[in-house]
Amino acid sequence: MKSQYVRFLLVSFLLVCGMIGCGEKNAAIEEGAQKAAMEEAAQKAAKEATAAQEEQERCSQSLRTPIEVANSIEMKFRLIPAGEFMMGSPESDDDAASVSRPQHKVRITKPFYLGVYEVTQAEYEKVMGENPSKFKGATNPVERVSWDDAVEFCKRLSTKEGKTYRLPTEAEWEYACRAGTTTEYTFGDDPASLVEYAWDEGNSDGKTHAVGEKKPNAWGLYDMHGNVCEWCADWYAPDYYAVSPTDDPPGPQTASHRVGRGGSWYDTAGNCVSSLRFGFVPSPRSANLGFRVAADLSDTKPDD
Ligand SMILES: [Ca+2]
Ligand SMILES: [Ca+2]
Repeated sequence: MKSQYVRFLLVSFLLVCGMIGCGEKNAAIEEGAQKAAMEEAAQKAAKEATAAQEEQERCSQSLRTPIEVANSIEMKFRLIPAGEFMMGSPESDDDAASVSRPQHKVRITKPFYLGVYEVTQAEYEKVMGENPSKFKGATNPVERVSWDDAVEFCKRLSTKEGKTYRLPTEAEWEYACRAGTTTEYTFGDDPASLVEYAWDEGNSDGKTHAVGEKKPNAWGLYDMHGNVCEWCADWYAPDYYAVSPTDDPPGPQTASHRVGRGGSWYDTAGNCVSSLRFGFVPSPRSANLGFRVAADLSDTKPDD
């Protein structure tokens, strides 16, 4: 009787051990599979980025316009070739925000120039004569700017330079951010790699950082993920993607909010993905909101 009981205990013990061992094994297999998927996504992004870079060079050669131009206050801009992309998050990305769906084809029909960096405080001060930022630093991005402030900056810069500067549309912004990539970030899907490309909640120490300290994307744009979230030209409607036209979507005709993109120093890695859309009322000035500037090509040719 006693030996039977001991045997029962022993068998139960072995069974439990087996189950724990099995659980560990399953977890290890899952971790391995996830790692492999992340590596695959990183390789895919690298390949897509290389192709996009080649396209940028081709565009520069065929239009005889430089890949990089600068204006009189030394703001730098990169050439963004015309092209098509899938805007938003695919169905396969099951934890993506509903505002980033449905994923849909968008065509950017004209090449344009986009700021290499977020507009800095020094640049903003030169044009607007003031610096409203909370986190002071000449080469830090300007923040605490309303959407109207950003538009006013573009207007005054246009007058100063004799060319048209403007905010990018939301579609132009995501197209430029992705730079050919179809992954969640411009380097793949792994949030652990974001530290190389962005200032977000995890590494920002609760503030903005000088622009251009992290790695750029394939088209040479810095801080598209994180640092400050960036105002776009469009009104914001959470369901706009269902009705968006394919060619150069301009956003809804009117709404209560404006679009912000890319997440900021204040956001989690998940909020800094290429596809995520934010809507902000246009008037408040927030320390996590700044902008970058676009310029149309015909206005920025060197022989103009
Ligand atoms: Ca995801
Ligand atoms: Ca940014």
